Amino acid sequence: MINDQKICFSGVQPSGNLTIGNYLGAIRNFSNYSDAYKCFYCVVDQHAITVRQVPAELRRRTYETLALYMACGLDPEKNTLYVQSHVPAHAELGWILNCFTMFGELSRMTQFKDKSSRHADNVNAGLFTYPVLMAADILLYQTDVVPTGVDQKQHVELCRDIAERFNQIYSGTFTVPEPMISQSGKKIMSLAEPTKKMSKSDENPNAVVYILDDKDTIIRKFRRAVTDSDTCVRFAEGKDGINNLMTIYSCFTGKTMEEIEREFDGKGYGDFKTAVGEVCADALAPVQARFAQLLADKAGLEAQMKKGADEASYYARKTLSKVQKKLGFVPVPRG
Ligand code: ATP
Ligand code: LTN
Repeated sequence: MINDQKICFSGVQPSGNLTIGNYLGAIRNFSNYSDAYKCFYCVVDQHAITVRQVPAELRRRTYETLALYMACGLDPEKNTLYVQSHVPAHAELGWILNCFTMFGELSRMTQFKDKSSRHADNVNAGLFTYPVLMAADILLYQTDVVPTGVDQKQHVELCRDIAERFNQIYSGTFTVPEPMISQSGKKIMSLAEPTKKMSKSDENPNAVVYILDDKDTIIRKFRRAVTDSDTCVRFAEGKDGINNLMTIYSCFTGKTMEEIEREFDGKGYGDFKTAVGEVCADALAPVQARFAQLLADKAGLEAQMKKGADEASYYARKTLSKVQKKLGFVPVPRG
């Protein structure tokens, strides 16, 4: 608890341009917690280097991700917004927790299996221990809730296991966090292969709608989305492409699947796809406008970055000192 408030933590990697999957599954929901919780939202640049990054792009995307947090409604006065590498306690606790995480546990992580097969030439140790750094992110702030898309649930569960293990050996040290998976946008699928998650690192730009795509591009991508040979807009098993488009439409309009089926009764897929593109583009337009303003003010963004890093460091150091003491590390002798 901080000032009688429970704690919320989440992170997004600056590893590519953010997608409507990141938006609907995670960032859009972050502001729901801002009033009732003390929230920490981190740009996890150290996680991003588990896959090779071009330095100039990583730098640019770090600013952009912070600006997108704000453009999506996160007020930096109410939320602590910061960059992971600005708070060294993440890496320090990450190392410690490596010693409390089993090889077998990490071998079972589906994201590791997936990313190591996609980057077979660079299956580095960081990719393998990625969930341990994520556990450190979460546990450093004594986090109660972690809002994410469903793909991160397994990592939050591992984080809970690590926290419980540590607490059992050293007595109550960490709050054990709960994953908070939003029901509606928890897994937005690729437009090209609707059985696969929409992912910002997808090589096919037509599979993915980016938050910053312009209206024509958004409509064009939806119009090209893979569907099926049926003609009727209905949510049903085996209709992965249509189910995904209906989910996206529902997320942006708040309509239920039945309402959507009624609305498009007698209309073809073409009309439906255009309508999905329209609601998506209209919902993203104010985010894009705000983003452009924020990004133009680099000094303003840097001031927020600094303020966020100072706030986060204060709480992170408290937990890290407690952990170090419990482990038996000798504190730096005073003067
Ligand atoms: P990468 O392709 O680099 O692995 P990613 O698109 O999966 O990236 P992350 O930075 O790993 O994005 O995820 C940020 C947040 O967005 C996480 O909470 C994650 O669960 C959520 N998220 C990512 N993709 C989707 C998706 N397709 N549907 C719903 N939520 C998603
Ligand atoms: N692993 C997450 C990003 C992430 C995260 C976190 C999410 C890093 N640290 C802590 C929630 C809490 C991802 O790949 N989406």
